[in-house]
Amino acid sequence: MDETLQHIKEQFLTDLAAVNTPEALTALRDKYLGRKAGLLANEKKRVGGLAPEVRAAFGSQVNDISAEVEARLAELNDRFAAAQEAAALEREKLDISLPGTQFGRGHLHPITLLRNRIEDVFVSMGYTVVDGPEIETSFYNFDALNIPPGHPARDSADTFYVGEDLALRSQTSTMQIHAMQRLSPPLRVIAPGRVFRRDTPDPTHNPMFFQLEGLTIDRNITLADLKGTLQKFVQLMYGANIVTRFRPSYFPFTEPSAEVDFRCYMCAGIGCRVCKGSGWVELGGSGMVHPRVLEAVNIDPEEFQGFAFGLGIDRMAARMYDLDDIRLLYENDVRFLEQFA
Ligand code: FA5
Repeated sequence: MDETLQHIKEQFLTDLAAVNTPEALTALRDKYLGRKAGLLANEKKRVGGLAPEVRAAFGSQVNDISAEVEARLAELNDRFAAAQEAAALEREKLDISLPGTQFGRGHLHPITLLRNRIEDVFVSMGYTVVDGPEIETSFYNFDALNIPPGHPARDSADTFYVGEDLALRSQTSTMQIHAMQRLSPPLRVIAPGRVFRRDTPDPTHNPMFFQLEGLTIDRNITLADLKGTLQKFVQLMYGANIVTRFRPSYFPFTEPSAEVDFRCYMCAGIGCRVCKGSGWVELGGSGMVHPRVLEAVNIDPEEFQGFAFGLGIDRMAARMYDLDDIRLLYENDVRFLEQFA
């Protein structure tokens, strides 16, 4: 064999043994087979200039070596490809016997659970659920509810003002006005929702809490209808033997007005932790809709009468779930909330 070719072949085998990356393999291919400067390409270019008697033999030797170089490069290329595929398979290997990631399922907040139950009870009594704004003008917050200028409830020490004539509603009674404006009597609505007061937080007070407003407007409505409705409500919520009691009270938008209690469902009036020994549990305020409130929304008080009530949902929740502090409901402590899943 031609000495130069022999040398190129040996050099190739040495170089090949040192190749350990696909990039080095490409460089090696260029070095020996590259069209312009490849060592074997250069030898091929020499063939034409050789004496006729050696030309054929030299040409066939260059071709043989080129074919062998080609074959060895292809073989190494295959080995690299196989190694790459094996590495990829190893990397992407999936152990289907491993346990999956557990995602906790969400659930309703205790206030929402109670609110849904309350809504079901009132809907079963023919009431419609209505909703309205949490930011109100003085008309809805005070004027239409017969709360005169100068009344302590208007004081910014009690109410969160957010503008000249705008405040966060401090009671869902604002919804009485919206309901009577939207619907004409006779009507029966409840409006559960968020309310805001500048109250100092303690176990039974939070600056943001939930109330349930109820309003019935019809002909010949009396205090007995109010009593009967709330009596039925507590029985459907807490049991057939529960009775209610009314204590005289004052609200500017009802006359007469009463605070409503119901006999403790836990101890049947004997006195226990839930009713703090009194035998009664406070439900909220109520009364017969004041004629001036009806007039504010153009309802004739001679033709229609009504009753309204406003109950504290948080305190009902505290009783129902035996919580000693309503603020637990708003701390978003998952350990507490998970108990209602
Ligand atoms: C009212 O808010 C009247 N609007 C109720 C009413 C409606 C009377 C319709 C007549 C006709 P009062 O301020 O008492 O009334 O609040 C009603 C209930 O809300 C209370 O019984 C109590 O359960 C709850 N409550 C009051 N303040 C807070 C507070 N800061 N945190 C949690 N609950 C509260």
